[in-house]
Amino acid sequence: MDEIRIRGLRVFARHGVYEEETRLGQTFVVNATLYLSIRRGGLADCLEETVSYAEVCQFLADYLQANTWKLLEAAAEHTCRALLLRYPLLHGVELELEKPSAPIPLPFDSVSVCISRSWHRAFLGLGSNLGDKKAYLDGAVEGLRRNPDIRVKAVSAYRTTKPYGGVEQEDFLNAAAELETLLPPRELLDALHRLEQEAKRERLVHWGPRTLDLDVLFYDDLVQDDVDLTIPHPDLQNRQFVLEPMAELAPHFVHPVLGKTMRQLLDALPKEG
Ligand code: PH2
Ligand code: MG
Ligand code: MG
Repeated sequence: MDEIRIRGLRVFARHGVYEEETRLGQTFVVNATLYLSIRRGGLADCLEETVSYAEVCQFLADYLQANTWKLLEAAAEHTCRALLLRYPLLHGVELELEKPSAPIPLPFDSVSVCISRSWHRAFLGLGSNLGDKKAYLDGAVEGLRRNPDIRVKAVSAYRTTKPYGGVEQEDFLNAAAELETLLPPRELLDALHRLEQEAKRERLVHWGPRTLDLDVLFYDDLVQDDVDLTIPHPDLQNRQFVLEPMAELAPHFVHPVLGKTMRQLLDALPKEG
């Protein structure tokens, strides 16, 4: 990915754990690397097709001056997020925040924190088999759209599917969604659980159990096997109700473990008899 680099931007601001730091303020030095594709702006020689480094510098200065955090870590975290939300062309940011005059009673050059944050591409499976199934899926998509750390890029068609897994129950309505998110996998899962809880609250009143199931299918090309979060979803290659909407959204997306595209995995499923 291309980069725009800002080095040694000086901003007078009031972040710090000690009272005198927030009262008197001090100079912070910002180093930022912006990750984005520069090619369109470069070929067209057009500022609107890229991100203005002058504007980003002003944004950084304004944002760091308009807020006060105790920790450099907090200042860096919030500033990265604010940049990524403000400039849609940005894919990622590396931000180093230095405090050359930090209150350390020893000779030193500088102290800093440096973090990298970016948008991640994730795919979700959505399912409902109770009550107004379409309304639950619509509500889930709406809930995802309301989350500022999530951009819903695409939602597949909703499909009525036979229950998979041997449990006698109502037909499902299933779909898949493609997201970009600033949330790490664990926090994305927490956000999905909150949406499931919201649906469940209504369900307890009206419908009985299981109204909404939201699963992380893929997260970039991450492969992880934690006790309660396995990515890719461990059984998706056997599930037509996942592979059909995935093949609709991203037929050429390659499963990072199996090395096959969604289309290939779908075609390899035994035909329903
Ligand atoms: N989800 C399950 C179990 N079985 N079958 C279909 N057709 N659709 C689902 O979403 C589904 C299922 C557990 O999450
Ligand atoms: Mg599930
Ligand atoms: Mg689930």
